[in-house]
Amino acid sequence: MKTVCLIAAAATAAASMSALAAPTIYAANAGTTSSTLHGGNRELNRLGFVGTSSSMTGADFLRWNDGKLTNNAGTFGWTDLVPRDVNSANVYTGNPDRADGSTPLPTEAAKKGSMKDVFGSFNGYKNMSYIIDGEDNGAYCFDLLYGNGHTISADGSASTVELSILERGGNSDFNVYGIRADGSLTSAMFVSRSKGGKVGWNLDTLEIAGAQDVYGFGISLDSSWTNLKGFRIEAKNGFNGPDIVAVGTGATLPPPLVPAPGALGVLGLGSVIAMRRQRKS
Ligand SMILES: [Ca+2]
Ligand SMILES: [Ca+2]
Ligand SMILES: [Ca+2]
Ligand SMILES: [Ca+2]
Repeated sequence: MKTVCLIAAAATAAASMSALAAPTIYAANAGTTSSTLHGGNRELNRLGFVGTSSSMTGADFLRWNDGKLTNNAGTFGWTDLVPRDVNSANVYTGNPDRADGSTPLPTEAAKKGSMKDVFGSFNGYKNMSYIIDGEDNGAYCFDLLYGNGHTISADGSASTVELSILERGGNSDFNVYGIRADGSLTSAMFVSRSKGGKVGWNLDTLEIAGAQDVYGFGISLDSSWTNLKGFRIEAKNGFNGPDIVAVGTGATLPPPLVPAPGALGVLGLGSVIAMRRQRKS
């Protein structure tokens, strides 16, 4: 089954009929969370939770190498330029946005931005000032993938957090799916806005007028979440437009089973060059 971000009524109805997974959801703990502002760009140092000593680091939010977003305007790949709502326009159900005081996105002038801009590396960290903004009654979804053949599985302990999500406002719900290596999806996990906790900073972006607290959710997955190459976040009508700041995964990723053909090619070429250099010297 191909991984396509479906937001059609038929697809969501099928998902809601299947049994929901039973994960453990921890609220973020502002007292054990820290971050550093670089100008208007925020780097997370540590994300802690209430009720578990499990935590996440900034590096846990930099694991994504691929992904795509589907909103009311279409589907956009990892580096595709998604049109943005800027300054109170509410056209797109889910789109890149940024904090008022942060560094503009590379395609700011064209009012566009990519999934890579929001979830990829910014000066070596995930910029917590970059988000996907949702609309109150709009549906959208996005996939984040490890790439490079990496997968993750639940670790069998309910006290360790495998997945964490930051949402601006703590006033929205969202669904999470695991995307298995074969492209199939796990059952939907409904994450209620009531399960989150404040992380200790707020966010005022171009699309809204006024700061809102950022909330964090730490999720320990159950055993039905195995062999996952990534995750899908879904906003449905009635979820009040989740504004997703960041998605992190804390478990150690195993190395890919088989190196990609491209990587082998580069390796081979490097060896040839090294041999030639040795011969010359
Ligand atoms: Ca929008
Ligand atoms: Ca766990
Ligand atoms: Ca929100
Ligand atoms: Ca603003």
